[in-house]
Amino acid sequence: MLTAGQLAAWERDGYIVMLDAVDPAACDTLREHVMADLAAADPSVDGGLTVFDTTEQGHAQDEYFLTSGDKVRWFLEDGAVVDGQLTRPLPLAVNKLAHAMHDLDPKFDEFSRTPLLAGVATDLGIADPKLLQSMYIFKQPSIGGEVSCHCDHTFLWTEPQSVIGYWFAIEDATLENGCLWVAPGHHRDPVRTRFRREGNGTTMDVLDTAPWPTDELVPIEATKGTMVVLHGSLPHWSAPNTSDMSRHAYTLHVIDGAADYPVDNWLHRASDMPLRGF
Ligand SMILES: O=C(O)CCC(=O)C(=O)O
Repeated sequence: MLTAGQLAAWERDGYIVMLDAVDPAACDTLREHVMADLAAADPSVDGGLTVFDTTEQGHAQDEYFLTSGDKVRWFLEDGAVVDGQLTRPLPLAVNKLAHAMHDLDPKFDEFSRTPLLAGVATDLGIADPKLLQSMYIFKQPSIGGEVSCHCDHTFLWTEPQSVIGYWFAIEDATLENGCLWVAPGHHRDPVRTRFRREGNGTTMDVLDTAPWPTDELVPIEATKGTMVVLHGSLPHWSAPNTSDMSRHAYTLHVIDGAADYPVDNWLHRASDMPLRGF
């Protein structure tokens, strides 16, 4: 599936950009499906007014977040709730949908389980791919929040490290609306942090005090249908969206079932919903 040049880029840079990986019509279908579901949803049920903010880990203690690994839940933009009330309609207030649409929603299942994604995982050396986490990220106009610099291994820990991220531009992602940025080559850095469960909450272990290489981040402006494959140790970031355009993206995180998945990872699955492959 991957060319020699793409495999070399993976080794050297820790990411691969694949233009036109997905039919733009499939992106439109997913977007319309998500927006229709949100338009019909009631934001006041089941903790649905929970804000997601990656610069504060305040949400992390939240039961709503910690029990979302095998559900489809929405998390709101920081600026969308004032005094416990939405300041805008739900479809324009949501930061992300997460974390198991790929197993619970047939439209996401179809988007996530394709020969292309399976082939990429195989080419990148994943012996037994398991689809662990899905997120649909909205980057809403004007209030879409920053995603702070991190690597996915921090949050989805396996021993040895095995997670890869598939990031899809569901809409054009530009400098104006908060495209993804990556730090090429820094997937080889020592692991800086690990986020894990502790008691009823979570903690962030600092394993290496080296600062995130924010000076070396480069933007990936991406047209609709572009797929970016990210090494689990690659630092990446996205800016707040201060423009008047949304920047919808879908991300899927896959681990190797041959690696150990420690029980203190934040993301847990019910025993009747085991991880599945492609
Ligand atoms: O889409 C973004 O802004 C960030 C996505 C991300 O950090 C991820 O998929 O791990």
